[in-house]
Amino acid sequence: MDQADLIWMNGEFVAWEEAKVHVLTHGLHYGTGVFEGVRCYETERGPAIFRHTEHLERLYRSAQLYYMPVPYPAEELRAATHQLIVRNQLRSCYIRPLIFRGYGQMGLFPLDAPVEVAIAVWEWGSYLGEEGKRQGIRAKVSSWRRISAESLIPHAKASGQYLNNVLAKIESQKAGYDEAILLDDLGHVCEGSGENIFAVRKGAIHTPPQTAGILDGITRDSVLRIARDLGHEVVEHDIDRAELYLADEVFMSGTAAELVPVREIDDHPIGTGEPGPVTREIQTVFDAALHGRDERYLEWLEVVGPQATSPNGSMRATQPGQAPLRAATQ
Ligand code: PPE
Repeated sequence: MDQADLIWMNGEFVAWEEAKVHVLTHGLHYGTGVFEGVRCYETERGPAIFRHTEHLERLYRSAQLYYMPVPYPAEELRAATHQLIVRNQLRSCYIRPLIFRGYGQMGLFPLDAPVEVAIAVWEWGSYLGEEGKRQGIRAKVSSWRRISAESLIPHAKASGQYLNNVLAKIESQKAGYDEAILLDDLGHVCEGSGENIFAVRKGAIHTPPQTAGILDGITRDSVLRIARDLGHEVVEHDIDRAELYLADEVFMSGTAAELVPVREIDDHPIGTGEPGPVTREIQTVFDAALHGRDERYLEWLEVVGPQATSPNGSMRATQPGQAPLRAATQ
């Protein structure tokens, strides 16, 4: 991976190599952590973070769902992120905040283990490759089902939950595909290993609803807004596996992956076997939104700058009117 110089860890900026934990860290053993994936893009007004507030809100919600009180207010994490991008001299980057149960207590009862927080930033190209974004990827429906809402919390972005996605990803790669598509308990289409999924059929855009156990993707939300603004009909409903094969177009969305056409599923070409016009249209507008080239979506961008930070690391809101996010309580 591309290293940066500094990582923010528990209130301090430390050298990349020094951002370490003890081997008996609770989260390492039991997966007791929650995280986010956020991106910062180069825009005319400087580097800007895409939908930072929504990502921070989901991060604190995930923490709360796993009974983790976050020892820093969200505004402090926001400021630290801005400072981190500036101090690492990055124009665009991936941002990975992580909140986890640290060292001090073993055993499944985690509430006596300290809660630690780290934020790393680094340059990370498109997750499924530039070629994938242009030409489309080949996906395989996984033999693994997406975690059930009866056993875990699909709405939370929690570290341990990702073992499910790791298994699906390994399976798809070993079978020679670019990505996995997971079904839910009932056999309905859920999502990719790290992306939400959309199918275009007869002009309408279909995507699985919250009840299918998806992660409530922030890119998904952006895609839905853009699609509606472009005048497309958008329907959130259960999708069967074969409906994907029969779709005119399929695409996936996620922070790391951005917007990626799917050209083949289980060796069935989708539509013409090439990225379709609706996918291309949304991809183009989404790309403009990410880089601040579309007036309609400027509100999604938070320009990185020293105004967000003060020298002692304490915080002010970056934009007027932003509601302060509360730290989760037990
Ligand atoms: N589903 C899953 C399971 C998921 O991990 C992600 C993001 C999404 C949907 C899309 O959510 P959003 O980014 O808010 O649009 N996956 C993150 C982690 C990927 C990774 O491999 O690590 C990401 O894209 O940053």
